[in-house]
Amino acid sequence: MGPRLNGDESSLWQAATRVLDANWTGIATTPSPGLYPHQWGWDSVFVSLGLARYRPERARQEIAGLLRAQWADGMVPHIVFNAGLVRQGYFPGPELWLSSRQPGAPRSVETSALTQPPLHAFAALRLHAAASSGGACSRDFLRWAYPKLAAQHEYLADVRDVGGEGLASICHPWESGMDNSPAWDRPLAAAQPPPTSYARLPVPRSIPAGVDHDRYVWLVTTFRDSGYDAGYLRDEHPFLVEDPLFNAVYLASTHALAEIAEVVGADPVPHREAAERLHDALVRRLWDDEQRCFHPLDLRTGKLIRVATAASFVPLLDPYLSAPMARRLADLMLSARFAGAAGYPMPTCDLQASAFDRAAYWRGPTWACTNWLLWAGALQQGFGSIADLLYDGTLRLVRQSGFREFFDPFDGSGRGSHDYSWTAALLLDLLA
Ligand code: 2M8
Repeated sequence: MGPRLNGDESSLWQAATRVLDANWTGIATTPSPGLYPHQWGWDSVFVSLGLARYRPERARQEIAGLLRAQWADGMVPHIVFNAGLVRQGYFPGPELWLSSRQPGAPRSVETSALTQPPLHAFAALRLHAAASSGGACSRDFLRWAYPKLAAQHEYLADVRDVGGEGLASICHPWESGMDNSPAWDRPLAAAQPPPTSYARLPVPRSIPAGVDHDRYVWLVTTFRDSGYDAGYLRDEHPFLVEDPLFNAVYLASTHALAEIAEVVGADPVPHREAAERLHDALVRRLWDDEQRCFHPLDLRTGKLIRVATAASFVPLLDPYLSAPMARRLADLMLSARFAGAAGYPMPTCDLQASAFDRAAYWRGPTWACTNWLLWAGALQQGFGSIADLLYDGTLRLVRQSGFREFFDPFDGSGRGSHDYSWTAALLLDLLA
């Protein structure tokens, strides 16, 4: 099974399926062999998009694994631990989160207590669309998943709308997916942990270590010590940000939820109304007219964080984004600040920002997942040539350097882990 491809594309396709099959544990697909031995939230969602193209049943299993780990309040966790692999040494493991002591956490698996960009409903709908003639299995899956996805969205609307204006806030850089994005430097620096109170384990070379990692861990322990309490989050937690990537993905998934509701015979109207509110809030709160792009809003200072990153453009996914705003985003994407000297789209940080670093994880390198989101956003806005740039650039990166975790935006060399699942999966989705 698979699309009609030329010789070169067909070998890429085969290689990508080998990566995904090798990273399948029997329960879920891990982000990469060795480095990340468990199931991760938005990784699995991206993986499901690739699996949908050749193993639709496993694509559904991938999303089902995340939804089975959902907490009673609707939160879908960003890590689902594989009990057989907890000794492989990924830090922080279940011992940091202590989910098994939380009354609202699932009993069957241990999980983290944070979430990640909620692309789940968007992906579930895409799996259904990719299924041959909308197959019965796929409709049954949507019937099973719909209440869980709706509960996930209710959680975001209730517990995470701390600003009270309709957007969901993230309470940790890990929730953004772009862990060490320069956008988090200021809010993270303002969060002052006590001296290190846990035994530091060696963290893999490519991820932020030292003081930033201490702050990441401290933000978790302080949230955990409150019993992961919504009131604590609202009133005391030091890191609380409304992020354009997270909210644009939430918006795209809300539209998808309305369509899923129609497929399963539920009422789509509340989801359509929620999408309208989200669109209004996104534009009202995160659009920066002076800088002509979206920026995160720090709820603890009440100020926009004015560092343009790949996240600034993800609202292109919004089907109701006004044409002038979409055009401004496109102009910035094509300007010297993002296209400039970079040979490959799309650096994760403004090339002219002082924080830009071509080698440093989410502070500059290009990633298949952000490229894919921007590709989907460009298609949504009818920006065919930008979509082609992202499509061709991503294929070129993989041809040149393989299924790496991320890539140097100037010369396309591969960085981080090898055989990365989302790079393989999204390549399959692009080729299909
Ligand atoms: C990275 O995040 C984890 C924490 O969740 C880490 O740094 O250990 C990020 O790239 C994140 O976006 C991704 O989901 C995860 C697994 O690929 O790794």
